[in-house]
Amino acid sequence: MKDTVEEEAQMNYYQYGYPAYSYYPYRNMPEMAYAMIQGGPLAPKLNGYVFFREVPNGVEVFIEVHGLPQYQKGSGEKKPVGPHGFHLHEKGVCEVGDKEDPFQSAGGHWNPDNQPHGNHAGDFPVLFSNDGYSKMSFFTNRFKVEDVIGKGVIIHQNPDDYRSQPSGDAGKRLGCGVVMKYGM
Ligand SMILES: [Cu+2]
Repeated sequence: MKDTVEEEAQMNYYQYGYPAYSYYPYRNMPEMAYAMIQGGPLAPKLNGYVFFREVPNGVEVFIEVHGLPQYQKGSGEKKPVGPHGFHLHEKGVCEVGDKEDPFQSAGGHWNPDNQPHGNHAGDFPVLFSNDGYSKMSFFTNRFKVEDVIGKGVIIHQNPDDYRSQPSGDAGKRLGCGVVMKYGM
């Protein structure tokens, strides 16, 4: 029997070797978070991921998804399908809910510093589809990785105009993901 919890921990340390998180390749890993993107009823094949990685003076966001719908041009009142509005939303809750208007569970745009839409911390560049595939990375200094853990990522049906309030007229929500901490 050991006297203290600390001694006990020390024993385990020597017995089982280095804990995984102090193992050399992981020791200097930048802070990271990720979200798995899953399509809803309007884009059932949509899937992929988003990574958030701490870099000097900000965060690099990297996204890769498959299964976006074909581009459709707009006319009159009909909005084009694609390029796709892409944002962080307030709530990391991806419940389909209404099949005609899915993922309302993710709430409105994440807007920690009370800016107009177009300048929300979570207003991202639109996603271009290449026959359903999209890959993009960009830099932002509007948040730290830890700030976005637990938020929702939403990919929309229509382009973001970066102007209409409160959400850029980006239309229905094709896919949703919850931002989670990556690694230890
Ligand atoms: Cu959005």
